[in-house]
Amino acid sequence: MAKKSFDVLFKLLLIGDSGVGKTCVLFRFSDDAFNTTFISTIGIDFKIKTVELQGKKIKLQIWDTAGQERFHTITTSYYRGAMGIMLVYDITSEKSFDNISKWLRNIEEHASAGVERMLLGNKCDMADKRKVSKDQGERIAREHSIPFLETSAKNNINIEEAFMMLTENILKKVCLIVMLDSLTLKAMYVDRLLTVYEAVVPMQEDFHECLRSLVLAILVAHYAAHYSRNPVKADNKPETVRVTQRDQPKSGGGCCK
Ligand SMILES: Nc1nc2c(ncn2[C@@H]2O[C@H](COP(=O)(O)OP(=O)(O)OP(=O)(O)O)[C@@H](O)[C@H]2O)c(=O)[nH]1
Ligand SMILES: [Mg+2]
Repeated sequence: MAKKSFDVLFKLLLIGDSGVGKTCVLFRFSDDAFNTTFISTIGIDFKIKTVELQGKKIKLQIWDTAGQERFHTITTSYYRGAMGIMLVYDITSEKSFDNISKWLRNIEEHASAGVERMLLGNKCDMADKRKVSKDQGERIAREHSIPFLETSAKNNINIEEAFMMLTENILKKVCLIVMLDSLTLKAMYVDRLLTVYEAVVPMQEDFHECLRSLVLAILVAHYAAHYSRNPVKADNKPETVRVTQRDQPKSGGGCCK
């Protein structure tokens, strides 16, 4: 059987007003290219890129939505499957920035609970046409506890950083969930073993509770040690990130399942 070329698959989604540069941001990340012609996205499109992070090969399936209102129904149907959502506004358009609160409400309404979010102020190369200050972007990001970066798809500023930051935050969450799941499972085994042991060797209830707490404490300590030996970096700097493989770009519809 052919060897799987990745360890995990993360589904990401790009949303924001029409014309803010979502397709260009994705195109810069996937193909390291930029197009000045505005070809508005029809419905939805996607690209695939595999990156390496914390020794894991992560296949990113990135869905690029149309910002136009008329595609709202089709685009919101893709929110549910997304593990990370990139909200994009254009620093030269106040309206696109004001609409971020509308896009945030869309996420609350249609996305899965616990989805990772990231805010991008795109077109930061157009300093002379700037309408939204970096401060304004940082403020709204802080209010909603979302990581924030100003980007330029044109000049390739912070594009890879943004995708890697979002990927890293999803990875942190996934690692934590896996660790807690495994800990819960082991705790259940310990509990069962102790129940059997207690049936065979009768002991004081207090002693039983004490023994159970001790074993659980050892388990927690073991996991804490394991977690600190294999940290998922706490800061958001992607300097250890290495992009190793670029799958050939594909496009087309389909379902984000
Ligand atoms: N100067 C500059 N122009 C950009 C940048 N990113 C995108 N653009 C331009 O902005 C226009 C719109 O870009 P798109 O990526 O197609 O916008 P979109 O958000 O995908 O729009 P919809 O598909 O309609 O939702 C194009 O003419 C791009 O060339 C950028 O970083 N800097
Ligand atoms: Mg587009």
